[in-house]
Amino acid sequence: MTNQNILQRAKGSGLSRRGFLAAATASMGSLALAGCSPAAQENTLAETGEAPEILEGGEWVPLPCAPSCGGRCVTRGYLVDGVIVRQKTDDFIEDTAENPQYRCCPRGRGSRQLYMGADRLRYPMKRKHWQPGGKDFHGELRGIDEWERISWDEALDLIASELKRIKENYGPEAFFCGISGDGRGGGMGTGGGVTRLLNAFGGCVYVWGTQSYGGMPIVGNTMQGEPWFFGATDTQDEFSMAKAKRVICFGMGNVTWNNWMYVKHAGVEIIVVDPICSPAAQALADRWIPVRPGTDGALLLGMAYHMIENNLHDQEFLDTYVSGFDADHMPEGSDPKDNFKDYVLGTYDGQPKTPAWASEICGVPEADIMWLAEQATSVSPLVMRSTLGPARTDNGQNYAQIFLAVGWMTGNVGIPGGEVSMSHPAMMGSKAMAQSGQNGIVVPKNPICEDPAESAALPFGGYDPSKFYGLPYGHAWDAIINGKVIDFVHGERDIDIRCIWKVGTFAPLNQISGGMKGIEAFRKVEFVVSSDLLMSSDCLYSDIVLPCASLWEAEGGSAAQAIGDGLLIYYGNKVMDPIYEAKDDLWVEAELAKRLGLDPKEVVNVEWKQACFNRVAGTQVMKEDYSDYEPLVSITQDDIDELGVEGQPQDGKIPYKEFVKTGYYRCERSQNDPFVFTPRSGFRADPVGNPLGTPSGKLEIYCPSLVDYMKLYGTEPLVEATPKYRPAKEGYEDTFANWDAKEKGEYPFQMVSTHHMRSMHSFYNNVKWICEAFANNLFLNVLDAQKLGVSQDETVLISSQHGKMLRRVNVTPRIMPGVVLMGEGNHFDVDEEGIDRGGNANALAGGHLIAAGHQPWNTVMVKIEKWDGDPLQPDCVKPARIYDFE
Ligand SMILES: Nc1nc2c(c(=O)[nH]1)N[C@H]1C(S)=C(S)[C@@H](COP(=O)(O)OP(=O)(O)OC[C@H]3O[C@@H](n4cnc5c(=O)[nH]c(N)nc54)[C@H](O)[C@@H]3O)O[C@H]1N2
Ligand SMILES: Nc1nc2c(c(=O)[nH]1)N[C@H]1C(S)=C(S)[C@@H](COP(=O)(O)OP(=O)(O)OC[C@H]3O[C@@H](n4cnc5c(=O)[nH]c(N)nc54)[C@H](O)[C@@H]3O)O[C@H]1N2
Ligand SMILES: [Mo]
Repeated sequence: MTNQNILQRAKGSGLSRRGFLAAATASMGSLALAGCSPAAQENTLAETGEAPEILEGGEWVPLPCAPSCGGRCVTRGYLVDGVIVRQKTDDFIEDTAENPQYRCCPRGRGSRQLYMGADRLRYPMKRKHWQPGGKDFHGELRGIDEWERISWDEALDLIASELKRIKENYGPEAFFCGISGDGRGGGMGTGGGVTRLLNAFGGCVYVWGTQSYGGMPIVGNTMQGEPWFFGATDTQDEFSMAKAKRVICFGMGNVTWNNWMYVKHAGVEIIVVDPICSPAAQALADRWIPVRPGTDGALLLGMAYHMIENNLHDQEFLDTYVSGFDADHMPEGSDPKDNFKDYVLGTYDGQPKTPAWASEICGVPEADIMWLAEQATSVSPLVMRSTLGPARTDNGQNYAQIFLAVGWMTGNVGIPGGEVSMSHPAMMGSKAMAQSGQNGIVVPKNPICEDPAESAALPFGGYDPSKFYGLPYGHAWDAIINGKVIDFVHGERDIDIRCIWKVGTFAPLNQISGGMKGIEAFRKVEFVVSSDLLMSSDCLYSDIVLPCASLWEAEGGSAAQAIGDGLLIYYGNKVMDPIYEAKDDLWVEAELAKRLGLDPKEVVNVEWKQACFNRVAGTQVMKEDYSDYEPLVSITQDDIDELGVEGQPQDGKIPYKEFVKTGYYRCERSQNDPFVFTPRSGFRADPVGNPLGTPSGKLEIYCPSLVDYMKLYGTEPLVEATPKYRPAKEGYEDTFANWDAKEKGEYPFQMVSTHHMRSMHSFYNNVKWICEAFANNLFLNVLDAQKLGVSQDETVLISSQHGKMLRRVNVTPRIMPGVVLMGEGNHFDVDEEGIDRGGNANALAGGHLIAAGHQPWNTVMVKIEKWDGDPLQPDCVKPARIYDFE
């Protein structure tokens, strides 16, 4: 069944009044931005077509759900005549503690409203006042201009001629692409992070640094002597972790915590240190210790002081496995005075890092700091885990150093149940029972800009400082606006970006810090092109917008991916044809290649269907006797002929067709299988025979190579070899005009922006059911609300040095006084006064260049004022951005 009929049918499948109103709106003619009519407040056709009471005439089919949360949970849809009318989740295996069901989250269950929403982009569009040619582009109207429907041919011709013109006049360095690589998953369509076309056309400028990991990667690499990737080799699996007596977790957000339930049910005590008590913390934690953002370093030092004073730390472990804890264990050639213990005691700098000192900074009462130190050392095995949030701060790298140092003081390395790790919150162990195959997509090499490594995360190491890697996150918008970029050893160099390219799975304007500067950068350049499923912020500030087909519209969308814990392999079935004129990005690139005189095969070397087949065919799962991996699927010549792909027949666990029909294959764990994983057990057993990759072969608290490595970036290193607390720029200390007099400054509050129940970054924020269930309000402590005179759901104006925003408030005791929280990801909706009514946390966060290119989202200072203008409507009733042109 094809295109618009699907939406029409979804709409008509239950004629409620709401459905009728929405249908009426949809036929009202071309709305540039639906808004005035109340009926337009319905944004999802799926919602309006209320599902029939009795499900008949269709079948349950597996649906792909592959956003970048890392979860790959089970969603199923009831398919009637080309329309998914209902969704459900994993109910086809028994739910046990060892092998729980992969039940999906509210976002996954809301996918129907996303993929079948009336606000899906339907046609290619051009911004009315934009003219090609680089003169009359009217950048100032980006974000507020009207839209015209154009044909695919027109769109592709315009894009091709602009790309040619810009390259001829300014060279490939004029193209900015906010990411690198082929987007190895996480897409909602077939796009990925697409730079194939621009690379083949002569290259483009990437962005480098980290999105997710804050200041952790280089610290993890150098202090532990092996590549730090998400902490995958630092974390245990849940069976090993269940042997712990206690977990102390720094930062516990709302994300993918289901595998922690096993640990919880095993009776392990969990203490959470976080400015907020998230829903996950509410489910898991036995005690919540509120801490000010960006000050955990001070808290940990206060704990270390109490440990040293009372001899609670594991001196024997430190003597054997660690370099640089005290003067007697410093590497040759270093100044013994630079040891960590003397820094904690204040022997040479005159400032003992006592719990009282720490308390003044971090806001945790002295008694609780001492209590935490005792909790960390009174039992073993113990888990000291930090998730990523606390490192997404200006002083994230200093935090990471101190976290590892104080963690190691407890001695919990390399023993079952013991762990000192910095990692993704959902991370459990590094061993996979299933591995997905390669899709065979080869991204053409970028001739002018070095790939800053997977996921644009340069700091994973192994780069050549003499090469150009593009614009660092946090500094990218400044670089585009000012035409100057800081570049490793070259220092400052000129850059002249004329075109911003967002064709693929990323949302640079919405998601990079310093979003208001992002808008300025978007408005400055001559040409911006975006492809997406809906009118995202990036699209809104573009000149040409292309409608992208979704995962539900592509065979094998994100085929055969092993999920985070390597237990579930899933396959995304195509359930409907692309809506209206939506096309997948690979098609777009191949078409543009032709127009640019390139060989489309060089740009898109394998077709999507072949890529999916490759992936499935190459997927391996563990044999029942755990002796080796074997192919997941058997493939016959008939399968290959029927699919029209190239390949070889093979023997595997289950027939190809069965896998595709079921959509999932899951491996079973048991408590005594060889996948129980305890990191660094070999090192613990024999530190001389199994040394680490550090110069000393040990865990390095005192770590000169960290400083050397940081210097390679050509930016201010901001670290010393000894872990030390450094107050964050825009951190707690900066909220004071006068610290000694405790006199607050203009921006007295600290704001964090976290990943939350409402969205998958910028995705799902448009789904009204989810918006209704999880209003992305500003979380404000009860005491602060009283002082400000605001109550639940009232509107406040939040301002930072970087931007302004209106939000309704959630008044709650579950956030520390003085701290406010916004979920990240909302789309911009900036009014004439420059106030963002959309609630994008990046309107307030200011990007700046930090040593290794991470972004300081959790050290942001704001002021809050009661809003006396019209109150802000809740997001769930806000008009959707619908462009129908009928
Ligand atoms: N304030 C603040 N900002 C943050 C964070 C934070 O904590 N606070 N966290 C950061 C982190 S950790 C991350 S990983 C980043 C994520 O940043 P991004 O990865 O840039 O964010 P997404 O919203 O996932 O971007 C995906 C976009 O691509 C579109 N899309 C999806 N699939 C396709 C496709 O196949 N083709 C096309 N053309 N488009 C597609 C989606 O509609 C969406 O607009 O955000 C960062 N930003
Ligand atoms: N639902 C959902 N799930 C997701 C995502 C999503 O967008 N939505 N995104 C995925 C991605 S790409 C990533 S990178 C991960 C990120 O996963 P997390 O790292 O867990 O991300 P956050 O939720 O931003 O932060 C975790 C916690 O850190 C706390 N925190 C912030 N600053 C500080 C601090 O200074 N000190 C301490 N102690 N705590 C602090 C926050 O309050 C929050 O509770 O999530 C993944 N999962
Ligand atoms: Mo992330």
